[in-house]
Amino acid sequence: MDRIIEVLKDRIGEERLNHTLSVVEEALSLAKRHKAPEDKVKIAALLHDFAKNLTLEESLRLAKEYGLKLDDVTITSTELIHGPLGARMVKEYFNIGDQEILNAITYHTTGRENMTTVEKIVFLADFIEPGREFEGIQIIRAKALEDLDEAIFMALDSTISYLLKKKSIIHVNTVHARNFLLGKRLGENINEKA
Ligand code: DGI
Ligand code: FE
Ligand code: FE
Repeated sequence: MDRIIEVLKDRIGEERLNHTLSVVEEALSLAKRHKAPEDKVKIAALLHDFAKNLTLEESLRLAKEYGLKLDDVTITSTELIHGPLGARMVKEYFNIGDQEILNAITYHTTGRENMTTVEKIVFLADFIEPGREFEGIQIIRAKALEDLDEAIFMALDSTISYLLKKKSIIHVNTVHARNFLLGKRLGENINEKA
């Protein structure tokens, strides 16, 4: 743990390390609350932004070096690359073989369909850690205590609205993650009526 923090400090700098440690704390609290494996959640949260402070050029060069296959949308921004690239890098740096940890890092920015509880918790902890400030965050924080899916749905809506306002490209995983949760919710309602 101490070794990881030392490496992290060098790689991502003090400010992002502070964000990272807040994500770890938030993620552990959610893991306790929702009975998720705390060891996995902790490692994934600690390493989720490992590739965040790289330039786009540097990110693309590293991705090529690792032979990482990235889609056409992902390669347009560091915001989208740093998840998949970070997962690939920490696999190498810290010899992490656990696919669920690597997936939680890969998909922490966009989410995806059918996430595991570990993936959901890392996604949400990143979104609601105490340092984050934006409209509607209090409602998402409260929701995260009782219903991970519903909180993620709200977070995705907030991100999609933000991206629309900025005229940014929306990754399909962001849309798939939202539609999947909507389908799950509708499915449950249909079952209740039956
Ligand atoms: O790395 P962090 O800043 O801690 O947080 P993050 O990995 O969730 O990244 C957040 C940024 O990623 C935020 O500016 C919105 C952006 N983002 C999330 N989903 C998408 C996206 N950007 C694009 N272009 N498309 C997406 O689908
Ligand atoms: Fe991130
Ligand atoms: Fe983050």
